[in-house]
Amino acid sequence: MKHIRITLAITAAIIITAASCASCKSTKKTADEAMTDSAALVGPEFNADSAFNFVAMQCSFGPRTMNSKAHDRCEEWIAKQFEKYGMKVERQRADLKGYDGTTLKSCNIIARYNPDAAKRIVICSHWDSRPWADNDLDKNNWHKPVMGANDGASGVGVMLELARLLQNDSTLSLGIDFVCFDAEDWGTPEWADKASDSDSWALGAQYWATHLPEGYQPAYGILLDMVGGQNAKFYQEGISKTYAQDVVNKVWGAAHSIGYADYFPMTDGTMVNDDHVPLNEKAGIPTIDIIPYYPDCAQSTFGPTWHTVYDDMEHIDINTLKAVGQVMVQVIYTETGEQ
Ligand code: AHN
Ligand code: ZN
Repeated sequence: MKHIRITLAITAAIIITAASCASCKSTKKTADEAMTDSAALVGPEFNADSAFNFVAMQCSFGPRTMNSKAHDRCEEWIAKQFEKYGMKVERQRADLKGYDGTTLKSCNIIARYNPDAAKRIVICSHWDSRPWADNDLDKNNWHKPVMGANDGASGVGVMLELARLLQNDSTLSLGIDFVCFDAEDWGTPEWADKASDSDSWALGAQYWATHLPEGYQPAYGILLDMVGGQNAKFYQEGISKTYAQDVVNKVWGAAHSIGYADYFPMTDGTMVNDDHVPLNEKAGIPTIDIIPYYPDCAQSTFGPTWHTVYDDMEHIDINTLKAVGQVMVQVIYTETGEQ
């Protein structure tokens, strides 16, 4: 009996070995492809677990709606985090007017990497949460706040992970300004009796774009908006193409060179009114928006959780954070400091 068992085990081992050999060919092809991808890779590995934790930390304060305690506590946390990674942090405060006349205590958080470098780029995202889940299927949720795990926290989570990776890196001569915009998501709600007003969105970015320091001229900007959703695909957004086609080519080219073509199709999306609009139109900084497009989603082309109570940690996909984060590393480490 014992002998039979041993024979069986050996036979099984042979079958498994043979089976894995039979698949050698296809495995090898995949490995070759992976080689091409990893050969193109530059810079450090983007740690998506760490980015995910940064997203979760922001959500742990609660929805970061304007004028709320959670908002103020999270502001403190984000600023401290960038400081911890050796960056000089500025908080640009302003009282801004919401569509309904509410005074919004706004704070853009600006963290500078290599502050003295001449060639600079801007990487940005909004950090506030929408106060109303006005796109929820259930109208009982329309006045409840959105957690904004994806819509807000995901972009900041990717930026914080980039900042963590860049700390102590003395090889890069490029300067990077990380800007966390406030008051993006107080735009006119669907249920308001007022007509929607495109200027009611991106209030913090509008303020930043019209209060730049003298002579400040970054080469370009990249906005990260909703970069952690499930089934996300980042089509080429229209305003980005109009103002910053070269940057679109650079970012999508980087994505394809390291194996993230599925996430970054070379296909047109729609035009989105987002934080990059004032950067392009008021500040003259060519800026793209990395934002998902869901052509087949009936509820919203921004995806099924957009401006609903389901935009929470349960609906964050770490693989999406990884794809966007590694593409950002690729772009950053492909730049030289020369103007
Ligand atoms: C509008 O819906 C007009 N713009 C979308 C910008 C946005 C809101 N991004 C995140 N939340
Ligand atoms: Zn939003």
